[in-house]
Amino acid sequence: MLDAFARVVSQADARGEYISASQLDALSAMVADGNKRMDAVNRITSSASSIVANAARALFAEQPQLIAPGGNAYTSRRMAACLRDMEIILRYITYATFAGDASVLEDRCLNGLRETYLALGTPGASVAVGVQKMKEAAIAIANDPNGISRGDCSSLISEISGYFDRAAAAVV
Ligand code: PEB
Repeated sequence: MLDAFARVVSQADARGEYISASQLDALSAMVADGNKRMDAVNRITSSASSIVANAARALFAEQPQLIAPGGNAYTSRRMAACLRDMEIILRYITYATFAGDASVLEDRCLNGLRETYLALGTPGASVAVGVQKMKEAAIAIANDPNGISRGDCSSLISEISGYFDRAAAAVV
């Protein structure tokens, strides 16, 4: 598991080189914008349960076969497993956002997830739709200009959006 700093160190070490000026500039920009990152993590984390519940509700409204008899989210046990999975994925996305690096998400959550869903008969494409719905809600919450000092969060938002896209792509 790497964060943005450890990744730069490991890449420099693999080449036997010092950390380059452009890497220092990139990390320095990340530090300068650190409060935006913490605020985004805090906002998404505080709204996690509603992000998950609303995304699941919207997914089941679009794909009612999932909760009909025989569907992969039919019975309370599977519904609970489904909500839990969405919660786990969102949690790892908040870790990746905090670390500024996708490795924690990749290594501890997405690695092998497609194969797990194949083995369980869980439709990965539906999980991906659920993840995309969480993305829309999480971005709207993280990017809401109200109640916070305003600034340009575009690069952070596109980074966060990329973590959701990776998660969605990993299960189809
Ligand atoms: C991944 N999900 C399930 C299982 C595992 C995961 C390992 C099997 C064991 C269990 O049931 O607990 N676990 C999960 C995860 C990590 C992990 C992400 C990462 C660290 O450790 N069913 C649907 C929807 C979708 C869904 C499309 C969006 O119809 C999910 C939610 N996952 C789902 C369901 C099950 C499951 C298990 C329903 C139970 C399937 C079953 O038992 O038949």
